[in-house]
Amino acid sequence: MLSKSIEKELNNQIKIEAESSQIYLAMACWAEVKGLEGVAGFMYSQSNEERDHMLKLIKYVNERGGHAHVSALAAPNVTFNSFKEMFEELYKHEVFVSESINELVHISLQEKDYSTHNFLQWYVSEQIEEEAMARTILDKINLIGDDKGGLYLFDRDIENLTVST
Ligand code: OFO
Repeated sequence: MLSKSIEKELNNQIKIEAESSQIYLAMACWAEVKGLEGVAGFMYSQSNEERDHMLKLIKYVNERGGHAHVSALAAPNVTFNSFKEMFEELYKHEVFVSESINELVHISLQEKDYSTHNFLQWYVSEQIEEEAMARTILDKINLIGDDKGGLYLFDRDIENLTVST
């Protein structure tokens, strides 16, 4: 059985994952209207992944005797000055998510809730991968700079970047 405070914290994480999904969906739309099909496809799949992260938390909360809450979400940014700026935002957001997961891990230990602590390890590994992936993408973007041909190849290749689920 989840304690009330852990339930509240997990519900907060549910909201963060749902907002992540919306943020990446908005990025997918921006990339799509800019003609960056590869980047759009990548962002659509990131958005789906974040929804899966949310659902995993929802199931856990409900299975452990809590009540997962589906709440109103903050509106995401829908336009960007450049695709580099968009990926910088993605990276910053993933760092924020990692901090939130780390805080949750800390609270679960404080409360001696070892099931939740164990459950959260999946998210800890996921965040390591997502941050690394975002950094790799940013490195590539910095290499491309303003080169249009480079952007074309980047857009073509980004979908091949393997992303864990
Ligand atoms: Fe990429 O954030 Fe979910 O966990």
